[in-house]
Parts: sequence; C-alpha cells; structure tokens
Amino acid sequence: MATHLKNLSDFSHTTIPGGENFKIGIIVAEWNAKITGALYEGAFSTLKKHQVKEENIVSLSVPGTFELSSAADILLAKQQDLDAVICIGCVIQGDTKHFDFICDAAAHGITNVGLKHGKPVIFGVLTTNDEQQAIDRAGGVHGNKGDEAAITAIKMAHFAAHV
Ligand code: DLZ
Repeated sequence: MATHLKNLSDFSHTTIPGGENFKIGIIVAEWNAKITGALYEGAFSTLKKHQVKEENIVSLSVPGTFELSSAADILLAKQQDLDAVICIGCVIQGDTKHFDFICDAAAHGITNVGLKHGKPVIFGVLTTNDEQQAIDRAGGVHGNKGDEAAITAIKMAHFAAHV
C-alpha cells in the first residue's frame, strides 16, 4: 500500500487501471430512457475500452432511479463475484417534490448499498433542471457521464482489490 500520495492528478488525467480482471454490473433506469440509454452506451463502451471483458459486464434495467439501490442490493447478494456496480439514472426536475424525494433516496440508497456489501456502487445518476441539461451530459457538450461512471467503477474496483 502506498504511504505517500505523489503527484495527485485531476480525475481526467490519472492513469486508468486495466479492467481485465473485473466483473462489473450496470443497472439502468428506464425513466428518461433516451438519456439513460446514452449513459449506458457510454459506460459499456468505456468499460470495454479499458479491457473489461464483455462477458464480465452484467447489464440489467429497472423501472426508475428510485429502484436502483434496491436492485444493486439484490444483484450484489446474488452475484458475489461482482467487483463493482454502476447505477445509471436520470431525474429531471418537475413541478412537484418528486424530484427531491427520488434524488435523495437514490443518493442515500446507493451509498448505503455500497457500504453494506463493501463493494463500489457508483452514482451514475443525472439530476437536472431540464431535459437539455441531461442531453448535454449524456454525450453532448459536457461529455458523457456514463463514461465517467465506468472509469470510476474501474478505479474503485482496483482500489478495493489492492488497498
Ligand atoms: C415517478 C418518477 C418521476 C416523477 N420522475 C422520475 C424521473 O425523472 N426519473 C426517474 O428515473 N424516475 C422517475 N420516477 C419514477 C421513480 O424513480 C420510481 O420508479 C417510482 O416512483 C416507483 O417507485
């Protein structure tokens, strides 16, 4: 284990470990499917780009972002050889308080399921004011947050394996 942190770099400039030994789950919410589908494509292709084998990527869908944490819990209980799970969702602000409840439940739920299983569970959830902000982050002008979620999953799986 490293005792000193040398040359800590910005997220996008760090070396990304190879993912050839990892098995990673991706759970995708069906709500706002155009957005979550693009995030999923980004995450899947980024995992493959970093040597995660296609047969070691477990892809599943659930109705909405609210369901992501319970699905991750079930998946990690049933497939204990998973090294990380990426949760993908998109919650767009509406006229009611639904947005706040779903975002809050997803953030806390995803955190807690990771802590419960001692496995990285990645928050690949967009929480935006409108659809355009989501489009911008799902392969648009602000990149694809699915790519970032995949890189975070590989980095955290590597962390868990080597710490
Ligand atoms: C009900 C609901 C609403 C209003 N908005 C969203 C959303 O923007 N994004 C999303 O992923 N899911 C939404 N949902 C569905 C909830 O996540 C959940 O599926 C239902 O409340 C059933 O538990």
